[in-house]
Amino acid sequence: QDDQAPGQAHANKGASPRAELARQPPTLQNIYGRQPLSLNGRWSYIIDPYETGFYNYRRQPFDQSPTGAGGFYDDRKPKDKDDAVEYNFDGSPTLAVPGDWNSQAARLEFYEGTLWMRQKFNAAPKDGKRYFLYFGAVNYEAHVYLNGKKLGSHKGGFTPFQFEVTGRLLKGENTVVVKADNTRHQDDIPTVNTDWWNYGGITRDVLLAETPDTYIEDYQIQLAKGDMGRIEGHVQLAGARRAQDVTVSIAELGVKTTVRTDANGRAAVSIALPKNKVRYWSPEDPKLYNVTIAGATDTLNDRIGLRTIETRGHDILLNGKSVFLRGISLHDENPLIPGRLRGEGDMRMMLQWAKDMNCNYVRLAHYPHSEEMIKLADEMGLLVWAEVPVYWTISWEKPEVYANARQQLTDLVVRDKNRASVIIWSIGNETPVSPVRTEFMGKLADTVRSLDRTRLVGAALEVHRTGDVVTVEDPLADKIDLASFNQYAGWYWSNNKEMMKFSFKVNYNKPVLVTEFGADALGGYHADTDTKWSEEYQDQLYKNTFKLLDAIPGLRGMTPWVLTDFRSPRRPHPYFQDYWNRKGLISETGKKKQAFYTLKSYYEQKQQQYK
Ligand code: GCB
Repeated sequence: QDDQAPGQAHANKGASPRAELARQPPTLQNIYGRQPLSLNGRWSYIIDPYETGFYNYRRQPFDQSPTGAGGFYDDRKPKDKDDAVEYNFDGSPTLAVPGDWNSQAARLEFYEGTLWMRQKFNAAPKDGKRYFLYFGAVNYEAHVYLNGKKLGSHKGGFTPFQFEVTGRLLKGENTVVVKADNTRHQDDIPTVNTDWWNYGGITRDVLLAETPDTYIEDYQIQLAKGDMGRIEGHVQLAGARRAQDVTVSIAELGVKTTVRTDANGRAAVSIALPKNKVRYWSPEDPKLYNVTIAGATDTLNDRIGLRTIETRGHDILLNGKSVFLRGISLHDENPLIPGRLRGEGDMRMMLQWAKDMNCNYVRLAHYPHSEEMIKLADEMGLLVWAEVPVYWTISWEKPEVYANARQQLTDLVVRDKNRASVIIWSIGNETPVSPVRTEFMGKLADTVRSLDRTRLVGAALEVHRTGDVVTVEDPLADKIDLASFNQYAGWYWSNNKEMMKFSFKVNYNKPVLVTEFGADALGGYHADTDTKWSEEYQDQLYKNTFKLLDAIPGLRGMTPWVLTDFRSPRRPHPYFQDYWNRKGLISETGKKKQAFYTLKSYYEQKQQQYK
């Protein structure tokens, strides 16, 4: 087995398949800015529940054998009529990439295990250029092979990874084979137990990027914390000529600065902004500026919004002004053609539904959504809560599990740190209070702050009930910027008739965000407001909840659960659920339930209040 730390991309260096696995350089910042070659499209696949293509009959991995050959990644064809090969990608069915496998073939709907996927593409590698094979996300464990040679592996279903393939690309036809395995394990992030579909496969873009020999690996260009007059950040080069002059400019604002990167390729960037000229990014005016980063060997462009985000007492200040976060939670899933969001059209549909409800904010639950989704939020003017799948009962005591969580969080922050829409990094959801858990999550909070000082840190905490009094008592609250919690009054506890007896006590001088509440309703099922599963019940629960929450002094926002119905293996009721969680405000046919309009008009009032 690969001797690897979880959550990181590791590459096979050198010719021998047994060669040491080395840590890959960080993924390219803004790979879409490099006009990469897309390897999306139809990929051939082989279902391999026994992992016959990976292990020999003694259960030893083929790719660790002396020749490294023997696995399905060889993409072998019979040499002659007296040769037998027991697999054949050419005759196998195909799946669309990006796309989860469960929603593309009936026999894969509940499948958890290994699938082999193959794509062929043409390349014309040039001397003096470098090449990176990039995966937006593969759920959960991926082993990647190029032209029969192993590039490496990666664990973690929602974050990008890449392998440098300079010198390994052939002129003309190339073959990439991926072993994707979505088997759940207690010691992974997330664990075996979640309330969403374990969609397997290559769920996001596969790209081949070309860079110069020395290239811009990373940069951060954002307003300094709480300072609307100054950009603060850095640039990071990788390659042989790491010490260079790099110019960062925003032509529209007439600003420009040139910095010299040090021997490690790094330079701090600080740019004073002209007074009264900047249009600050906000949901009402999601202005993005063209930013150019130009060194001697490489140039990149990005579209970046400028805004500040802070808290003061109970207030959340966006560009210095108190805001109420009119939010909704959502999964990375299209309810209409069930499955992971497949591209910009799906993503726009989801975010437009949120806007139709008067939202200025979305909680992208419970794991990193795609880079394109965040860019769309930047463009459409929606604030974002971004999260990692540290969900429910993680194996808190194991160092390798912590390393995995930390890596996924790091990859998220590194990827999205230039997006104005992202204002909160969430380190997890409904994690049960205990000393090991609080230490684990406290370290995650410190990790975020070491990577990005400019945004807020949140977590969806749990509440305690003593009689009718609901409190938030969690030592982790001291480590984060918000009093943020989920609560299910009227659904998991009590009912519409009795829920008004509850009162909330939040003893933190921080903005209160209710990260979840909700009720299941089967779209089109009508009854009275006391009948669970009906649209009327859900609607009444929302009305009751607004009264309860408006009584909390520091309330500054909410993200009810959830924008649309979504699939979950935990939800087998044959009539009301049929493997769907029905807490959506929009059904799986796209029909808005009554509570959609109730939330919309509540948000209209909030919008007036915070004008
Ligand atoms: C929660 C979880 C969310 C579930 C939801 C539910 O507290 O955070 O992932 O889907 O409740 O519907 O039970």
